[in-house]
Amino acid sequence: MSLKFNLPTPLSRAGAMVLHLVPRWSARLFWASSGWRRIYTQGSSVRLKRLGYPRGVYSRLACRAYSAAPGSPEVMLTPERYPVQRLPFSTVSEEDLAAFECIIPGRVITDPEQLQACNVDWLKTVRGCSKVLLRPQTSEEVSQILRHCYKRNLAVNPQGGNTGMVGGSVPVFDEVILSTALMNQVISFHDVSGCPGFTEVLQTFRTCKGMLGEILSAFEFMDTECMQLVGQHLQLTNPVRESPFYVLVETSGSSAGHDSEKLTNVLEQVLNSGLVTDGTMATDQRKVQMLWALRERITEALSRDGYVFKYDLSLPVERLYDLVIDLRTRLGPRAKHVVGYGHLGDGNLHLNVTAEAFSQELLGALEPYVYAWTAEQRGSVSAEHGLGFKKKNVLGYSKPPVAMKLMQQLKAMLDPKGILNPYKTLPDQA
Ligand code: 2HG
Ligand code: ZN
Repeated sequence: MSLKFNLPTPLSRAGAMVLHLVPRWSARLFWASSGWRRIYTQGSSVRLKRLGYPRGVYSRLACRAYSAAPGSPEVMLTPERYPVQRLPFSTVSEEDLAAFECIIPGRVITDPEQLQACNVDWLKTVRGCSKVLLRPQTSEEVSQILRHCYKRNLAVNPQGGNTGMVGGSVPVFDEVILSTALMNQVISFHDVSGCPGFTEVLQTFRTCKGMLGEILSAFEFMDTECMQLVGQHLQLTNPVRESPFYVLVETSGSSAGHDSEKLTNVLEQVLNSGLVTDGTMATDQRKVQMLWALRERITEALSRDGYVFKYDLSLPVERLYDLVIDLRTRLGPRAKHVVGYGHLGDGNLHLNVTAEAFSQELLGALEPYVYAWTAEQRGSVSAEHGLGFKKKNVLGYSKPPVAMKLMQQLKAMLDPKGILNPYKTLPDQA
């Protein structure tokens, strides 16, 4: 994958927040790679988003070279932590393995060490016990594999980068893992921007939207605890003074000079109005990447902080951060950190709570409270990471029964035996 920044990169920052302005990727096509995923956001737009860990580090975290640190406790098997029963699918036989080998010679993996990596999510919160990993290269091979699995009533767990946050990408039991890692084709993307935020952040967003118009492509925020965590766990340096919030503004435009002028005007405006009181400018790619890392590596920093309870919510932006404040009081010292960050343009809050270890008591304090709070604001319990395994039973907080019924009917139509990623996405009883 090659990325190119084609603009000068002003970065500014505020006393109550940091505003940094960087250019967005100029390329319109990327080779899809493990660190990127395609997301659907409001409207029909599609964009690629790089996940919260750096290129190269990703595969180590996720799958291929995953191994538990010596002496670290093994991840609990999913059915031991969650109440889920295996459905009556077949189990993989020697004949099945031989059939797969005919379809994708040399790409049927049964080596326990390699399988261990793909049976566990990268957050190390769920673990399946699949005995086979298939690595097709073409859609025709995928078709043949699925034809066989359908005939044999074998459950299948598709797996891309294994970067999911909700346990959707790893098997719950012994599903066949169908990896798309070798299917790296070119896909295109468009930019998406969205709605405003809260207090000064919100006002800054409005200003940016008004002044940058169509070249504004992302507006990200993170709170001060996030900044502290990337410093503490990843040794990333905060380039500006401490402040309660930090904002990252991404732009994309066809003319570097034009964009640069607009960005300078925005900076002047937000600095003069007092919305932004401190800032920095990035002028080379190395620094741009350094600034991006502060935002993109929060997930990684959190996972080094302890067990992470993750919520990926859509909320009216005016109330977006209230939940974080509310939870800090509610959880008190039971939580190590309660942080909020996300894509303000999409009204997407990543609420993450860290603790020394998983605890049912803390989970009980978080759920269903977080979902009920979200429902009260008419928000969504899953904004960009899907429902996966962990959130399937909370769909009812965002969708009426009739919508869930319809989803179930569509699924049954496309997957009559229910072999495709069972135990995920739809509630146990819709
Ligand atoms: C991000 O925006 C990702 O950094 C990860 O969507 C969110 O870890 C999370 O909760
Ligand atoms: Zn996100």
